[in-house]
Amino acid sequence: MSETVESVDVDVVVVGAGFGGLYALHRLRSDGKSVRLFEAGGGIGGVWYWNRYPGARCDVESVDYSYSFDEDLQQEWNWSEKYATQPEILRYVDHVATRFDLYRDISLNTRVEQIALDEDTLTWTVRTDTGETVTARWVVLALGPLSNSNIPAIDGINDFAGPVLHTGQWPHEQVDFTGQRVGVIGTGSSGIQSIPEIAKQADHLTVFQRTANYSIPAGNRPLSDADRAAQKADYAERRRLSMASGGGSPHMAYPKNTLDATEQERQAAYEERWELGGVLFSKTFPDQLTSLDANVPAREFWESKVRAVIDDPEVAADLIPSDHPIGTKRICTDSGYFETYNRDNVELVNLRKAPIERIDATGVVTADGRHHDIDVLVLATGFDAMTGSVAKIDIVGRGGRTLNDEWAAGPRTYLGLGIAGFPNLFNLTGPGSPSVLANMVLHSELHVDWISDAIAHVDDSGSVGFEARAEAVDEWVDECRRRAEGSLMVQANSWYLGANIPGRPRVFMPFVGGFGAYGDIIAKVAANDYEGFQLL
Ligand code: N01
Repeated sequence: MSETVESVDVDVVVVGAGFGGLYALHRLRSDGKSVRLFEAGGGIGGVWYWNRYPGARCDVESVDYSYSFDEDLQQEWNWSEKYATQPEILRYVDHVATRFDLYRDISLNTRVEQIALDEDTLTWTVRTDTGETVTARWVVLALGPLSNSNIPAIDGINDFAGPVLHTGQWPHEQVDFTGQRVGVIGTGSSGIQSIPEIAKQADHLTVFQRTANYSIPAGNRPLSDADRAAQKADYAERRRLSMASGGGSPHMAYPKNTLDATEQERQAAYEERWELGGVLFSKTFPDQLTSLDANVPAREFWESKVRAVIDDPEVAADLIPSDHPIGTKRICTDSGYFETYNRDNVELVNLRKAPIERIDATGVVTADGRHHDIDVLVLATGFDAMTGSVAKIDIVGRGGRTLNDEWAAGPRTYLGLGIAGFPNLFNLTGPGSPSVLANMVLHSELHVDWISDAIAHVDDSGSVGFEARAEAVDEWVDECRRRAEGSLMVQANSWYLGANIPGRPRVFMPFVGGFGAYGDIIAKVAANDYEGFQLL
């Protein structure tokens, strides 16, 4: 154990002003810590600050995708729709930051470039692109799993003469597609949300689809005063169910396995989930993501619903996925996506039949020799997810070893929270935790509360440091791998596996055991004197 606590500029540096970072600032400051938060963007909100593309809205219900830490806050805020739009979410985070006086400790437009450990004092030195250097005892990385945009290396992409817009770096000023020929590359959640909106405005829209995707209508609707009153009266129970659930929303799977239910029960359960809307369809039955036999009927139900709304059977055939079980990539949540292909001004290009060969000044050339004339190119091509933003910071731990070296063959954590060789540094909602498989707001709260308790434990014990043991990391990495391999999730080439980024090691990064189960595990570790961590 070190003898003294070295003098530092602040107790804690938090990196990132999304939902996780903002709550970390609030909670740790409420614990009496001095905190500085650095944010690269010009505003707060993290992923919601950057993703301003048309149609952007959350695929978790607004009532659930909001902080639970303050009862007055959850009672006073009024969501206007079942699924909140990106601008409404930004208004909410601004309300929270103002209400809890967070802005005074936030430095915007400040990118953290290096975080280096002083091994003698167990303090961190944080350097920013504004030339500032700040020392801290603790660092909380709240970088967001989906914050590093993936710009595909397509031949000639820089030759395109018109605007190239990535959904994850959308301009702040209004983009007007009126009279334009627009090309969208990518049919993940961002593409599927923006395509119907762009199609309404553009003269012509060409969608370049490499992999067909599962999507389910959001069933979005305005919330009435009565809806809101009912939700608020039931908030405590909603939160209790969410914390115990598989994904952080208050919905439980059908109480039987798929093939134990009768055909009638199955259809009724699928229908109910379809009506609920969106991503939760993947958890209609408890075994849907662990047994292919259980997955097939869900997939068939989905396919019959979708085929029914697409006019042209050939277009439908291109839009129906055939290469991965339903739910093994995040199911998208849409508003009129498949119906958009019935419009005269929309064309689907199936890149499996004719891949993109190159982009030139005026459009996209595909392998069948066609030139698709385009004025504006939209890249809905996703993110270097989960580790991409961590990798951009030069994080230097014990013995001068960098986190990029440590994670070269895939991320290695204990509980997602601790990294051996990097004492007093926590990573929020990243690899080794449920992360993007759960409601990120509640997940952030779970992590921040755990970290805050761990720091108090270190302080109470008179220690100055806290570090994951290497053996605990080995066991957790194995545990996460075993669980992932026991599910169908490894069967899709998803960004959960880093499969969307050429050269990335293929490692399933999130913990698939469920949000509630994960919460139990980390609570038990804390109750057992933080077993697997060592006090320094
Ligand atoms: O990114 P994606 P996203 N040539 O990686 C294609 C969350 N999110 O931004 O599948 C041609 O899912 C790629 O094709 P393929 C949510 O968790 C939530 O849409 O690799 N195509 C794919 O179609 C989501 O899962 C919300 O074959 C190329 C697409 O681009 C996550 O963010 C909204 C290509 C990328 O899809 C990521 O979603 C939005 C190339 N070279 C996002 N490179 C909500 O809350 C890539 N693609 C609703």
